[in-house]
Amino acid sequence: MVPLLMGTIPVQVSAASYETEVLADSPLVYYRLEESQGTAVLNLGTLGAAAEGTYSDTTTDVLLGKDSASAALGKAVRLDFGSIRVPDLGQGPLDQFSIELWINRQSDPAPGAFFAIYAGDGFSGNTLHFNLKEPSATPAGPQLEFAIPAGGAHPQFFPMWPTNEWHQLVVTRDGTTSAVRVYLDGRFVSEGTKGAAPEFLDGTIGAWGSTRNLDALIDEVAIYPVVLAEDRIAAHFNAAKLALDPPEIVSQPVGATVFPGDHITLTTAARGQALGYQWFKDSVAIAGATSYSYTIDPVTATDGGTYALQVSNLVRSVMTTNAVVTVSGGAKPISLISHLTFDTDTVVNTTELRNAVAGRANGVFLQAPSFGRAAPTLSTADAKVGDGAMALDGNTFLQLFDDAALNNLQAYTFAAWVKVDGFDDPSGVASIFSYDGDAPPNGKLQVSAYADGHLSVNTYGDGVFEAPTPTGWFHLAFTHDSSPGVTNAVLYLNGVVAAQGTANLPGNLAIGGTTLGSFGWATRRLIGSLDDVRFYDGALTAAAIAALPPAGSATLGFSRSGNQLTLSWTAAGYKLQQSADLGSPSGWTDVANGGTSPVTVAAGTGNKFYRLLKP
Ligand SMILES: [Ca+2]
Ligand SMILES: [Ca+2]
Repeated sequence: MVPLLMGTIPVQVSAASYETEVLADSPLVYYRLEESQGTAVLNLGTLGAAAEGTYSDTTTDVLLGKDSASAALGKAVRLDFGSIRVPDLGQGPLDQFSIELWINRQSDPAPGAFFAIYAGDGFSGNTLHFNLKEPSATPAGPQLEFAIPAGGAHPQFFPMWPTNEWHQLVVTRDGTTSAVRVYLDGRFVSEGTKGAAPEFLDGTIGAWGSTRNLDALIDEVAIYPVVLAEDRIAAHFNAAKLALDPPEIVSQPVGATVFPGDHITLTTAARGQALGYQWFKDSVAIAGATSYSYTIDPVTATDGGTYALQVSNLVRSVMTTNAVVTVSGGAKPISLISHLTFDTDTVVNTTELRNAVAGRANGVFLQAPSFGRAAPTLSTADAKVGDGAMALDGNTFLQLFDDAALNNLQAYTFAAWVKVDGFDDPSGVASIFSYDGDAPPNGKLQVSAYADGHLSVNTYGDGVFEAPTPTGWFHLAFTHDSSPGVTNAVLYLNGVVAAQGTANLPGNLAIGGTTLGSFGWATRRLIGSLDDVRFYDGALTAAAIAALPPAGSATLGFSRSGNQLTLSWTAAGYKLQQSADLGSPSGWTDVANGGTSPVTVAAGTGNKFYRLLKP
């Protein structure tokens, strides 16, 4: 499982407003395009009402009140075969000149054709025609044309920015050098020359008369009688940008190889504001997958593919790198994900025990003395596996640290050596293992011994598996698999099936943050011992359960000579037992002379099972 880590990181906003920055440079015309009705376009520039604009139409061709590039820019307008009339500014040719606007092209002109950003009526003298022109040959993409009939060739530029993105566009002409400079998003792009100054007689934003209609969202159109310096252009841009940065991918999604029935969460982190998300699988948008993370639960064979996330805001869209999810067709390997050995080398300090599984953070926390309870002790005298076990006196218990790996298990095995010596709680119940910190839809696991001599495994009321409690040390294992089509739960005692059936857990089991030897922190304390507590992230088979380390880590081996089978083991203190039927808990019998290794028996017909028992 890929852990879900983080979300979006907000950006602090604090700067002079965009309007303040623009007005500081004294534009003649400054159309913010904030209107919500009517056809008059308010001019905040120095010419005031004398240079008020007029929308050609505000019902179909000019759509008011559109979202702009950022909150700092307020509203924008959509020109869809509509335009904005600009009156004669009465200034004569503007020897020093700048025009600035925000533009989000929706389409490009046909090859060889024009869109007019601003076009004076007619085309003579110093009339400005500021166009987008689609070249009929390479380079592809719209070129900007700064056309004035007088003054020689019309400089053309290739800022090369895509459609469907907002950009700040500024063109300046310096009368002292004839330099025409183009800026995009606060930065200088390219330079040409034009030997004539533009003059603003009657003209139109977004069209030339009724032709060359611009197909775009536009906003914040300003005409200046000065050459804006690059730092001023950048200041304007930054005033807008601070309110809405383009999205920035901070962390990329990571693919994985998973198995059917697994869960996987692809997650990213992006920086920016007003971000929108869309996940893609094999370049096709996934319906409803519009968060910064995407969870597949459960994984099926068809979920394999290449995933990527598109992060968007009004400035632009960016894609994450690809994350390849491979769904394995093989059987899922089962891993030991938590293992408490209670051996002496696992003592970290007076309050903590180390998990024997490398990398697992959930050590064991011994009950804090401030709760009036003594810590459990590690008993080396009564160890069942290794050199230590946990002794519980009815006052003590252990708490496992919460571990995400234990909180999203669709299939699992809980296994432990247990010895029930008594009951501290008046209810006559002793909790071996309990999780009580969660609620449906996640399941819980409760393993308890009862004073009447039975023990119970309860999967949060949705499946109860009971059997008589063996005396002395016994091995308890409970497996559960809630994968689709597999609803099996099996309780094993001393390696054989004691109870089994169907448990319909409503969701995935959550067993992190649990207690051993107590129900929660308050009741049902166990008097007894626990050893070799294990969790696996899958349901072990009966054979695998039988193969779990027996007492003292003795290993049973065999060799055959003819029909003679010799069984041998390494540790003392065991006796050899045999059974012809693993399904029968009472079927185990002692092997003759089985108290000492080795033992030689004659092989017969049928199956025969052997085990070592530590009395
Ligand atoms: Ca605006
Ligand atoms: Ca141990």
